[in-house]
This record gives sequence, C-alpha cells and structure tokens, in this order.
Amino acid sequence: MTCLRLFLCAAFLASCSSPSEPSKLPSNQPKSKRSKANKRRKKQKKKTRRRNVGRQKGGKAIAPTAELSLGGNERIEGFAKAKRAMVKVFRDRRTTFYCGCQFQDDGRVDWASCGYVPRANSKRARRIEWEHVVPAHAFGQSFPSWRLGHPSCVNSKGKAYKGRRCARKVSPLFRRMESDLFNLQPAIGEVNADRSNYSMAELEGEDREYGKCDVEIRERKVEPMPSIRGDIARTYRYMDTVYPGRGIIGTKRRKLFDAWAKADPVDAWERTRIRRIEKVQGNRNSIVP
Ligand SMILES: [Ca+2]
Ligand SMILES: [Ca+2]
Repeated sequence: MTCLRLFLCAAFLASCSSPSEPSKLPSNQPKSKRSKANKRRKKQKKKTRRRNVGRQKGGKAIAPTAELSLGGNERIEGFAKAKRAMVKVFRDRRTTFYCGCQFQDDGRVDWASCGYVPRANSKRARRIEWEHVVPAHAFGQSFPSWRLGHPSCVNSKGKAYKGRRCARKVSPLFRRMESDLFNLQPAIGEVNADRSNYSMAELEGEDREYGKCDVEIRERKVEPMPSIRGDIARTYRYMDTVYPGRGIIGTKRRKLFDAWAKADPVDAWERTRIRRIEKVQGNRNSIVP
C-alpha cells in the first residue's frame, strides 16, 4: 500500500496527504484538480454539519425524552435558571404584567408608578415574582408523580410526598414545562399569590382591590386587564400546542381565548419578548410568527 502511494505521489508530483484530510492544492496546479479538491472539502464540511444536528452549542448532545413534547423548551431545566434568564429578557422593560407597575433592577415594585395599593399583604406586594401564566398546578395535575407520588419521592424521615416537589424530582418534562420562558411574566408578589392557580375568565362588575390595578380575582377566577388578554390567550395556546394532552386549555376556555386573542392583537413588546426568548430557549413560538 505504501509503495503504491509513493508511486502515485511520484507520478503526479503532488503533496502526499492522507485521503481523509484533504489539504489545499498549490495554486500552480491545474484548475480542474483544484476544483475537485474544493468539492471534496465542501462534502466533508457538509458531513460534519449533519453530524452536529441535534447538538447544542459547544457540542453537548440534547438528551432524548420519552415524554411527549412537540417543539417545547428543551434547553432550560430548572426554575431558578429560568428566572435568571427572564431578568435578561426584561432588561429594558421593568413593567409588571397584571398591573403595569414599574420595578427596580433588584425586583422592588414602585407602587406610585401605577397607583397600586396592597390588598392585604404589603410585604409580598413590595417585590416581583415570576408568575406562570398557565399555572404549574394546571399542567402538574397531568403528571402521575404530582397526583399520586412516586417510589423515589420519599424524604429523609421515610415519609412519601407528591405534588410539585415530586414531579420536579422525577419528570424531566415537568421540569422543562415549569421552566418554559414563554409562560413566565413578572407579577407583583401579592397578585401572584392571590391569582394562585385560578383560571382566566370574564367577571361581572369592575371591582378594584389593588388600588388602580385592573385585575379582578374572585370565585377562584381571574379577569386580567384588556391589554394583556391576547398575550394570555396566546401563551395558553403555545403551551397547549407544544405540550399536548396536558389539559392546558379546556373546551370551555377555547372560545374565550379566541375572542381575547382577536380583541388584543400582538404588539411590538409582545413580539420582542418572544423573539428574545426564542434566542435563549432555542425553540420557535409558532403562535406569534
Ligand atoms: Ca370585570
Ligand atoms: Ca397585549
């Protein structure tokens, strides 16, 4: 084999490089040979690109998942990491979601900026929290580990536990759903607490329990202000599309969300927020093209 290569090298007076590592031909070579070598290099590059599909930046392979997710969050696993990412997404927009109040870089809320008056919990009203628009409780219920627990969910005293803590421990899909940035918005802590896991609805009357803030929370239901109703409807639609079969939108609410999406179309900030999240999280939000 070596003799044959030596012979070929001598015959063509070419550099003797390994066939798997095509090197540049000297410019004094005929054009046809140079273009052949270029074609080989391009082919090699294409192969490498194909091998890297399904890998994140830095070459780390994305772990396959047995639980069904159709193009949802595959990159951010952990609520603490999600919160840090959202602070950056909102870097030049320090405005709370339900009340439109300004907040400081450290998360302190400026009540005067929006006429906010705490309803009952002024301590929790001082700071923002990252609110799940589709409550974790709503999709958590679809995980057996949340409802029933799991053999791995036993504390140091031997006591079994279930709910969010157990779902977080045993389900990678739950962790990714809980950390999906498209579903997170900054909310005044007190409003987040009062919203609890209640569903969205339209409520009779126009009660104001938080000063000028236009949010009504009553009878285990929440009515947000008109300017964010479309944002909410599209968030539910996104979550329902990428995490199917989790009961995210019930049949009753589908019509309501259609109406809300139409009445409050996508504005510049909603689009900016989504495009920023896409860059961090890696998946497209097909609901807001
Ligand atoms: Ca109302
Ligand atoms: Ca809106």
